[in-house]
Amino acid sequence: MLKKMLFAAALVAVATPALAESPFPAGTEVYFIAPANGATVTSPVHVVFGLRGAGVAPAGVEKPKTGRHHLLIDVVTPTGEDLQYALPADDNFKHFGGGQTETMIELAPGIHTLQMMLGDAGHIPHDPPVVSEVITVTVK
Ligand SMILES: [Cu+2]
Repeated sequence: MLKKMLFAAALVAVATPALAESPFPAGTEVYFIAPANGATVTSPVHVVFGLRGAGVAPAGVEKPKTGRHHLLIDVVTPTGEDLQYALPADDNFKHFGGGQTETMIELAPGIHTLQMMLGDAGHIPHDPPVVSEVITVTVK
């Protein structure tokens, strides 16, 4: 009986929508070229995206080994089920679907966290997700 239940559970797992399969070689990573972690900055903040092991293509363009940058501002890193869906688009989730590799963002004075995450052509994180470390900046 237990065996049958486990088999059923395995079937459900297979039927669950999968994350976008990672098209990237192992070691692919995103990182901040700027600002530096712990930096004190003025708004608008110049953010430069670094990417190793993959390329950047505009949203909607299916091209092997490419992704689009997303900037996560003051949010907890999405995990688990959240990674199965397109990232939200709001003040905390900025999309760079044009294939941009840098931006200027307005941030209120105070302490903010920034994190980068790649998304596929449909804004869905890859499996495993390609995320940068979370950095902290202080806006004067
Ligand atoms: Cu996006």
